[in-house]
Amino acid sequence: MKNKVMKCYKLIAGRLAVYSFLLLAMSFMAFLLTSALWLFEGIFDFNQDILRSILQTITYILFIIGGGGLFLDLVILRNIFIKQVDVSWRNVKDKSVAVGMTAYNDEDIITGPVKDFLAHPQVKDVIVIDNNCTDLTAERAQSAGAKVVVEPKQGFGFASMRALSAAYETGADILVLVEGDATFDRRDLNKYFSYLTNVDMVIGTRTTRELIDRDTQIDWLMNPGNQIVAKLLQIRFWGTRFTDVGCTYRVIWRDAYEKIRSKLSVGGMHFNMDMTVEALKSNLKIVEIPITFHKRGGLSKGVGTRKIRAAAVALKMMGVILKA
Ligand SMILES: Nc1nc2c(ncn2[C@@H]2O[C@H](COP(=O)(O)OP(=O)(O)O)[C@@H](O)[C@H]2O)c(=O)[nH]1
Ligand SMILES: [Mg+2]
Repeated sequence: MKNKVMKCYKLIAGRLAVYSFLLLAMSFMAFLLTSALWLFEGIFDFNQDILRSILQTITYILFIIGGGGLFLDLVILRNIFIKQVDVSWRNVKDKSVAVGMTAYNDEDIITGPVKDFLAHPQVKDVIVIDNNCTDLTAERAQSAGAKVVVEPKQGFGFASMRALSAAYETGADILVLVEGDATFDRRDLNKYFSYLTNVDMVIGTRTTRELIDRDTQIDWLMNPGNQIVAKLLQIRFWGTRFTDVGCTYRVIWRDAYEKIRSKLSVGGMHFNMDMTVEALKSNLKIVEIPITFHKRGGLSKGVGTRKIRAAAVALKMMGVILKA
């Protein structure tokens, strides 16, 4: 009986919260519309009373159902069913590290990040994933000291999955996923390792203003945009704080990667979200930490600062959250 109740709870946990939150957001929009009607009074000549009372009723109903669902899931059910766990510790010092680095026609810039990450004393290998590059990326990566592995399936997600599996195949204890576009910094690795002592995976957040350079792709829209989608993820998997959804730079223990490896499947730009969701569904402990972020070298082939592309990726990411 107890098991059956637990199974039922697992089925609705987080999903109830996230869908209730959407109802609450709709109630807020209905409220705004109701308020806006006052503004138009006198401009448009029609009887607003009926429209206003319909909108008000919709606002109340959505508010009560949405707010109630959110409260039930996040405050009541969670406290009854979720078992709290103690903090665990694991030694990171002396553990071997392999870095999987994505690259797609990044010949102008790839040498820098390869040399940078190889300079960390624990990093044994940097593996650059050549995603069908038609320029000198592979040759330059190799001369800088990296191993090069070709991923024939085109796409950021395919390149990232190959980066993780190639790092795993070196036998390293700790796997690092990073882009080879010089936006990320080896000097942040020790910050990641500080938290990897307690958790299974550490993800970076590029939304801390004090830590990002001038003119990076995390601009006036990308920064809040990332934070907003991250909050939807946070509501779905309540308990873990998220402020960024597009940060590729992440570090995971070998045994934790084994738990999610077969579940990773997204080949497109929304891979980062999918990986995080799969890790959360597998009950991995995740911490997100503020990291530094630099302006991209070379041309962006992904989102960069392109707003329409960013919106399309954000929608796909929200789809991943709603289907999780
Ligand atoms: N967009 C894109 N990036 C790829 C692909 N294959 C590998 N990558 C690499 O994935 C990373 C993300 O691309 P990037 O242009 O930096 O996107 P941005 O970070 O959104 O500006 C870079 O390291 C690319 O070189 C691909 O097919 N498409
Ligand atoms: Mg990039």
